[in-house]
Amino acid sequence: MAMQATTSFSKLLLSRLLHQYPAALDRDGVSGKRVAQRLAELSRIGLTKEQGSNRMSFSDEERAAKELVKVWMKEAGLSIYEDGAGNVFGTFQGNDQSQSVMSGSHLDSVPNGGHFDGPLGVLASLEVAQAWRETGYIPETNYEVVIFTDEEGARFNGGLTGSRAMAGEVDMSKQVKLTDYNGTFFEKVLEQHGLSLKNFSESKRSLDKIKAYVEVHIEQGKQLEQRNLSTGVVTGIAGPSWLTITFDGDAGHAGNTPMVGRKDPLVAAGEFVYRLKDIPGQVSSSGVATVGKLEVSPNGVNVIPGQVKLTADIRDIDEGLKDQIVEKTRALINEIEKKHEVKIDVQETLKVTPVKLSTTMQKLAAESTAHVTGEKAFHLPSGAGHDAMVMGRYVPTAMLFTNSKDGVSHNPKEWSSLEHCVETIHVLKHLLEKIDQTDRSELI
Ligand code: HGY
Ligand code: MN
Ligand code: MN
Repeated sequence: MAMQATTSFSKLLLSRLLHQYPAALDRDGVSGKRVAQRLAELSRIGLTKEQGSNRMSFSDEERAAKELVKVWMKEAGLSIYEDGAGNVFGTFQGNDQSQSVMSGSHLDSVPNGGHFDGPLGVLASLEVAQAWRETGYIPETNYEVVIFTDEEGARFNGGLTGSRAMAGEVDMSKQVKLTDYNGTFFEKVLEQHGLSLKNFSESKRSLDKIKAYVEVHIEQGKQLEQRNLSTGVVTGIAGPSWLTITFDGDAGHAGNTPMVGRKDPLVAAGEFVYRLKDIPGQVSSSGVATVGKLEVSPNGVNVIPGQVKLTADIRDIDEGLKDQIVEKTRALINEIEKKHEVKIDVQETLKVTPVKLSTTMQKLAAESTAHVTGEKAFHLPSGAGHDAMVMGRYVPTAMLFTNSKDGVSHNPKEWSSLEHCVETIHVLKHLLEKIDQTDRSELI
């Protein structure tokens, strides 16, 4: 996008963020203006014509965003390390360097996403480091600000790639077979991003030296807005199952092929999409199912399609209920395959177990929220997946949500006020300082 357009957009975003921002929130080294400037700066990288964000994983845009945040990490006096998966760690040296407290999120986006999903979490964690630097606070243990790579999974229909690689959860035999939307294999994409398959496969690190992990993220829902709260404490994170479903039929001439006897995969897929929406409600009140991508080939106006490939994103905060929704989805596919006389192949490209977050960490997060906001903390589940769900399987983990306007996300209209963002940053800072002064054994 032209430089001039990105400049004017980011100036507009900055002035909108600063509008009516209560300067009283600038205290203890935290600067709302700096957070706003950095959100605006990042918004320029991968800006779309609809003024959204397009930073695919392992793309030049994600790389540029990481390099920009590295500059800010240096300004905060952090030592910087990038692992083989492209995760970036900025470390604030503490008194005891044998262990770390970690906080961060991601900078990659969905296609034409918003400007807060991911960046807010990274900038919040960095702002705490900068505030400590400015106020002379030295943490007991090291403090690591992390940028996880490929959280969204938009490129390979996977997701949580960086955090899963760090945890040693990536099945390399499957990973190497993945191709992106250009048909480029994973290894080639890594190389284009300045990484290598060898280093990626060696990016596992022992997590027992990580005392705790805390992630700030926009809520991407309406519950905080409905209660006029800036910050919420996350209880658990729904685990997505992603299916790639391929319908194969008989391509043909649109004009000369009678309706009777057609094996049209798009008609079959259309019935699947329409009926899928009713399945979650048959199983659970917290279940969801979404078809977000659909490709028709050969995609000609006068051609009966030969193939349709679509994705289904199925979630629930309960593993058993999610599995039931997947099972019912597979049964629907079998029924449609017979009815439309097409061939349907189903591949599960992602299956993440829902995670319930530590009640001890939730209690600490609730205390910090109440201390900063003066309100009783509100606890809520996350329907969206996050790197915290990987970390929560290995280390004491907490997640703080920031109020999302109208609950909109994965959309250029995504918005959180600077006031809400900075109030959550104060909660994060208070929580990290409390964790810093708590023995790891008391966090479990
Ligand atoms: O898809 C999700 O739940 C998240 O935005 N990665
Ligand atoms: Mn997202
Ligand atoms: Mn996110």
